[in-house]
Amino acid sequence: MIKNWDEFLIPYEQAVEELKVKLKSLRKEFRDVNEYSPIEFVTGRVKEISNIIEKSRKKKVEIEEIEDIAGIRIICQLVADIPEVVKIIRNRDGKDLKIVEERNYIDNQKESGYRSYHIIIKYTVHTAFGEKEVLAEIQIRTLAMNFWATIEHSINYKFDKKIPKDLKKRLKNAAEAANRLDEEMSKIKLEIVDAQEIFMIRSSLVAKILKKIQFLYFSGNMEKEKLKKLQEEFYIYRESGSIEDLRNLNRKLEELNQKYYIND
Ligand code: 0O2
Ligand code: 0O2
Repeated sequence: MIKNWDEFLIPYEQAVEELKVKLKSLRKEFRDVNEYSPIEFVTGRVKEISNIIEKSRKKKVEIEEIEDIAGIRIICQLVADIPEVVKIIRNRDGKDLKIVEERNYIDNQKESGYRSYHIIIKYTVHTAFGEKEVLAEIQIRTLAMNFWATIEHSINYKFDKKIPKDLKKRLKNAAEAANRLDEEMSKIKLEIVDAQEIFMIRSSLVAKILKKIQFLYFSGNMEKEKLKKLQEEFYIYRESGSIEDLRNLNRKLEELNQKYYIND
């Protein structure tokens, strides 16, 4: 029986605060070096006392055995970010935290439609009253998974966890819609990355071609008419040519540069 809840919860509050700071700073580190962060945002909370007591009673476990008194939530943009975040946490196993268990509710979606990746950890805090190791639950999920879980959780709360059958079905359908949203967003993101790569390749080829044309001009060894034709060819490809057209033109100019003894 817990006599002083305020005192009991101190290490859990500290664990949540410390973990939040550590995980939020990871996001900042990615941003500072202009890298994409697999972490969109981090939230955390200490479970309500009434919910702790209820869970302990329901699961017939001691209060200290409850895994999510300290809860951290890591929200990612895309499903593919989740394994990246899991990797980051696994790399810290045995350092500032200990992994107790991993639960993959993404590959093994719950009956309700719930999806998330859970990692149960042991975390040591140093309080004014000494060192204490507490359990904490890290939930990793996408924005879409979070959207669904947040609303489903509040509906569950409203119905005291006894959701009517038809509503359950609709929530399951909504979970499938959230899955599809995740899939579509992943595809869009991949297409954007591809488009960006193609843009970079094109820009680099255009720069190389321009440099070679310039060299040929300055060498003064090539007939003006021939050079003008090459330049016109370049303008057309730059506007509407494929990457292959630009590559071929670059190769042709490379040969011409060698012929006129000029290297770039
Ligand atoms: P930012 O980047 O400035 O928004 P604290 O009050 O310090 O104990 P904290 O972390 O501020 O705790 O509050 P909480 O409730 O744990 O987490 C809220 C954080 O999650 C805030 O970030 C919110 O901006 C962010 N957040 C919540 N919902 C969303 C969302 O839908 N999209 C995005 N992008 N962020 C969300 P911070 O820490 O204030 O930082
Ligand atoms: P809170 O603070 O209200 O979120 P159990 O209670 O048996 O389902 P268990 O075995 O302790 O849970 O662990 P589990 O299922 O791995 O993780 C429990 C937590 O995951 C829940 O905490 C929720 O936050 C979340 N969760 C699990 N299933 C669902 C679900 O169907 N819908 C939603 N919205 N969230 C879910 P609590 O205890 O509900 O606490």
